[in-house]
Amino acid sequence: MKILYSPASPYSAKVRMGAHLAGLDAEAILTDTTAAPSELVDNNPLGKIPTLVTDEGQAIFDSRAIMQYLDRSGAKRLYPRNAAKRTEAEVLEALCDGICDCLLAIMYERRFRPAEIVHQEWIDKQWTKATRGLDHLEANLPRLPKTPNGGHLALAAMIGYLALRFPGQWERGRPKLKRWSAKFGVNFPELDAMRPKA
Ligand SMILES: N[C@@H](CCC(=O)N[C@@H](CS)C(=O)NCC(=O)O)C(=O)O
Repeated sequence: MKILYSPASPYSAKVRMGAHLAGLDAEAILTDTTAAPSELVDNNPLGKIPTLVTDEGQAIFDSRAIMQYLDRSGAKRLYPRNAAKRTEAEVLEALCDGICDCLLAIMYERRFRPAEIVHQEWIDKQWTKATRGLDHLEANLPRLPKTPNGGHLALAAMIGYLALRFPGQWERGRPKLKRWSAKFGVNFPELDAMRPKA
């Protein structure tokens, strides 16, 4: 299988870590969404990464559908079997992906809009949502287990994206999140290598 990805993308980082944990061999194909190459848009009309293409040629997106596919396809499961614990993992993933949605919206507003029409109020609104999410996580941080689940991978990817794009802007008052991320790096170096980078 192939995963169309970009190194900075937090959702791509999550699914690449997921494939690795599930024991699946996935070829990572560096993809520039701005150039909209046919390999991307022919497989995903939304032109977004990550997009997974199976050996049979089936395209799977978005990242949460990919995670569920990996969970069903690999030697190792990515989500707990227990229904309540599974819901907890899926909600953690939804929160972390949702924070990434806000952070990306801020990045895109700054990167793609002409400077004179950048809407600062809207950026502030997205940042408020993201920081409210981070505060919630700081107060309700899950323990880092021996084997992370899909929720933990989303959390690791999201903090990786913050560290890459918003350094110095999220750490104050959130020592637990910082420690969790550092411990993830030490405990899982192979996964850490897939976290967002420039
Ligand atoms: N909900 C999607 C979000 C994917 C997404 O927004 N990816 C970004 C890169 S991190 C992208 O492809 N942006 C290009 C675009 O929106 O055209 C998922 O979970 O996969």
